[in-house]
Amino acid sequence: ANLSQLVQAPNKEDMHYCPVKSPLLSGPIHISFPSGLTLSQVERKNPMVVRGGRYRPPDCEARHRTAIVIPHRNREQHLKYLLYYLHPFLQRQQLSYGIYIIHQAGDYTFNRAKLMNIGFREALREEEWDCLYFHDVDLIPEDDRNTYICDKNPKHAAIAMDKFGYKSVWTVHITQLRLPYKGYFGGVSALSPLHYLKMNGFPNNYWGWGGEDDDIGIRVSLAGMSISRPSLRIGRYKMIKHKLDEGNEVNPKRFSLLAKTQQTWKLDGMNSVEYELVSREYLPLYTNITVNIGTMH
Ligand code: UDH
Ligand code: NGS
Repeated sequence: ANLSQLVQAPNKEDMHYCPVKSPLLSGPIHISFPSGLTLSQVERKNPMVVRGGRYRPPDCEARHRTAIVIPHRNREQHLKYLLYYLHPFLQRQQLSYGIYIIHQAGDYTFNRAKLMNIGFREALREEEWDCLYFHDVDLIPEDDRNTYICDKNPKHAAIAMDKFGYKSVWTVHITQLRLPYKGYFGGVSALSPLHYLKMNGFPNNYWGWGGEDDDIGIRVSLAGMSISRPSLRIGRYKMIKHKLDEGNEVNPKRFSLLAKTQQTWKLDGMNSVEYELVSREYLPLYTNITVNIGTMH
């Protein structure tokens, strides 16, 4: 190359970044649940995923670094199917990513939102993630144009679920719950570390099923942010069918807790989360963080 070509060449660093829109996307994905699937098969299908469930695109520098945080207990089957679909999905999006399972030890009542707070802290302890996806284990994204990156505002990604007929569930819930906020925030949501800290994370005091996601939605508005969403066409998810788990009974306190979010959100959340780390294992497809989260008091 002569001198003038060198001068006009784009900055070397820029050249190395992955394209803004990944050329690997394929759009809608057909989801089925092959019987007999094993984790080792999932591993073999994802040879570029390294210890702890981390990945970087091999031939360009990722523009985004996303941690997936999955609250978990006793859902190994669901986890296997989620990993089977999620790893290739994220690789097609050319992200640098890591998958964290936050496993609640013991059999005391489940606490989804507190596990997310722990996931936030434990994931950021390891790497400077610029986006965190808080992800139920039983929701499989059905379109890879639903990019797992953060927006200017907290994002509710699971906008169209098969169990709600792929309708816009948030309007349904506003009318059902008659709550003074606009936004179903359950299933899969994405926040940057700044968003998360601005709203003091998630509540720690919802034990059992229901309401914690609504609390999170309220916190978003109380912290002066709004909720962004992908389009109904691409924010589609298939839920792996299941019954309410033992140890995750419907929380009878959820409505009274929700009525107090405005008074409690600054006191209860990321600034007050307490737990005991039991183990951290770097498995081939994910980092498994097991925690004791105590009980209701
Ligand atoms: N989770 C576990 N183990 C449990 C409970 C919950 O891993 O024992 C996690 C898992 O990531 C799950 C998420 O918490 O996806 C949310 O819990 P859920 O799937 O039970 O909640 P969802 O609302 O389904 O998706 C509830 C089904 C029936 C509810 C009927 C109540 N009226
Ligand atoms: C609301 C719950 C939410 C729940 C949503 C969808 O009523 O936690 O239903 O539930 N809020 C309260 O109970 C206050 S679902 O149809 O997915 O089982 O996420």
